[in-house]
Amino acid sequence: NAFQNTEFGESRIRLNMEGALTARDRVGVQDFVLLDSYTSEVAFLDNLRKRFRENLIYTYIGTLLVSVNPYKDLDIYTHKQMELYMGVNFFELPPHIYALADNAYRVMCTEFNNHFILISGESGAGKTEASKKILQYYAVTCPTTQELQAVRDCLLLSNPVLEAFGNAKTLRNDNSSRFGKYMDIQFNYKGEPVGGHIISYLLEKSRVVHQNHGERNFHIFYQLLEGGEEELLRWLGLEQNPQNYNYLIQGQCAKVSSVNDKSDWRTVRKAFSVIDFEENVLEHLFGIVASILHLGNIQYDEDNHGHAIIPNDSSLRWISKLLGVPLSLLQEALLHRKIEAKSEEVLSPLNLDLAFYARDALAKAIYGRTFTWLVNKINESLANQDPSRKTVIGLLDIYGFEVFDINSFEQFCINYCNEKLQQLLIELTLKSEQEEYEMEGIEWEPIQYFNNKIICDVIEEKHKGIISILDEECLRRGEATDLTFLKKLEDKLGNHPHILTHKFADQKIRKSMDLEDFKLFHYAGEVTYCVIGFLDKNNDLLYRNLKEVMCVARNQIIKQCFLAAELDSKKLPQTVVTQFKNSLSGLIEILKSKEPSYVRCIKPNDAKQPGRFDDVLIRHQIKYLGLMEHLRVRRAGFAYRRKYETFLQRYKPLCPDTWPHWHGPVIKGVEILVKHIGYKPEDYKLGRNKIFIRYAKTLFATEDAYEICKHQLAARIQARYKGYR
Ligand code: AOV
Ligand code: MG
Repeated sequence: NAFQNTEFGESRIRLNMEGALTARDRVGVQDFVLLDSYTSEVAFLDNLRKRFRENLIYTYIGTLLVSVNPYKDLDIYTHKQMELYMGVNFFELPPHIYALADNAYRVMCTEFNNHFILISGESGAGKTEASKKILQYYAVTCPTTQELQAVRDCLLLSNPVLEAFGNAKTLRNDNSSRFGKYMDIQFNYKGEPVGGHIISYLLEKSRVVHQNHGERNFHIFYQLLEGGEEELLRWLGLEQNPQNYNYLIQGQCAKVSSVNDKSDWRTVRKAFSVIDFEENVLEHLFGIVASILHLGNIQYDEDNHGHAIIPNDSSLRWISKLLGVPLSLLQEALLHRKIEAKSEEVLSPLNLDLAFYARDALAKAIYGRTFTWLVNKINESLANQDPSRKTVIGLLDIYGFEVFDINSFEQFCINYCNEKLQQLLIELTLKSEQEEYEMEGIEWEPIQYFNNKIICDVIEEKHKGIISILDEECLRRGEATDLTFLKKLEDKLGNHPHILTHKFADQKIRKSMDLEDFKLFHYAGEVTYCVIGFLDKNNDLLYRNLKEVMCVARNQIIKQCFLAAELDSKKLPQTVVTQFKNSLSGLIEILKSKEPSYVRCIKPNDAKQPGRFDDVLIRHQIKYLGLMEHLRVRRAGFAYRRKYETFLQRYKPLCPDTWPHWHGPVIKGVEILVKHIGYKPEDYKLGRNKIFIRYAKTLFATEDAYEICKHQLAARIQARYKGYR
């Protein structure tokens, strides 16, 4: 490290001798590829810090965008800025999320292919903000028509609605996404946004009934109480003060200084009206939100037989009214469990614990299904009828990697998801990139990187992985517990290099672990998971009689969420984690079929504060995000590559020997072509099937020359045509 320091120090001295303090010294380089000591992590960090100090939060590694969360509003997202970046070559302006968005859009328009923008980084790093900036950029800069205005508004306004229902304050982020979101923006051949589609991934439902200290429930609850008109609240049977609701106060922080629930409520209401939610639908929706608060306030007592009873039915009455279910049925279902015995149904009374369990399960089920309904409903508004061919840009914004003092099933799922995306990124960048050089016979010194496939495997491998073991235990209803799951995990995977259980931990580490814990060494760091609740959360059981009551509800949304067909189904429902696993592998397939762009977000400090650049924290992220390796591959490699056919076909007008027809082998044609344009030998390499171009600027220059040539050609043809007339 000392060596790296001097190396970097020398380069600074050299720069200073060349002139006064250069701009480069002050603001660093805008592309890490240009760093003198590009293999030094110190230099990397230094460059990032310099830029951060100057409010330059974006830096490239080739075409990948690194973004550091400024934790303050910067004046770089104005319409003027957007116009600046429209149709401009990637490297002509300072790095910006708009440049990345614009580049994906332009390539989509010229090559008629599908794209996606993968935004990754840990919780609070700025993924959701980045995805919103991209969407806004398209909404403002893409051509549109009067009729398409509505689509554009829907695309934009789906955000506040989904955030209200799917985001919450956590210890890591005051507006943390608690669901994963993939959104396709569809464009017609004119490049106009004509529609969209959203897929949501595993909402953290448990938050509805429980929040850890310092965290909140989903925003919508507080927004409704804080912003809802008096009349509405009266109709819903709600009082303004969140302290009155059990489901809102477990984290003991109903108020958050950085969040304005009242004005957010107004934004959400307005959004609803634009996305075409009718007032009576909204009544039903808010009725559901209120019902959940009422559910949380149901208290139980015990009768002489140890059976749960509800001493005060005022909350029940409100739920019955708002969901449109008979009071007696609801009460019965909340206090009993229906058991089928010898083709006979028996109602068995619940004890206190089970009654609370049933109540919370109902609240979670209602909220979770309503969220899915909401996404579907928004998708109806985003759907377009135009049957002509479309291309898409997909935006992926998921929950980032997170570690708390106590980590449960939810963190396990979230971190697993991040593990999968890291794997995809590795496959698409480091792995396939290097394999391609080999395949094409380009001389190449392989660059080592940590491949997290081993962690993905230990989580998801069939019959062997953690998920399989968990599902297996979930099948052994009645016999298995969270602890038998842990025991099995220890027996089967205890000596895996990325897992640590009690038995295999040394004295010191063992002291820091509880008996219910296991550790997983994720690519982004070590996480200790507490297994308590794993089985329940994975089973996600809702008693049958509660389902039955929901099936007869008059509330239109509940009606659509609970279909009678579900009751008849004899099939065992998939566990939560298996559903998640399958939906993730579906997502990976969707992404793999598209052209990628990457934004890697970095969180500068843990205090959510502007101006603080925490070296240790950031260094850790640089490391696990694999940015150094990415830089090395980029430096040594080639930014652009094109199949010979494609390259020749497009640029052949630039050289008299290849235009209009080239009859020899394509590789020879390309060689003649690039020599004629003036490529230097170090600028490119010729592989088996493709030409590799080192710098983006070379290709951009070629593209510019092509544009000019195209116009000249057109003018010449036009002139000739005029002559004939
Ligand atoms: P995340 O999406 O990556 O976390 P967010 O995008 O919600 O993180 O960012 C967290 C907070 O950081 C935001 O609420 C803003 O206050 C601030 N922030 C982020 N990016 C910017 C920016 N470009 N300019 C100004 N402020 C910004 V999570 O959803 O928790 O993984 O699950
Ligand atoms: Mg987010």
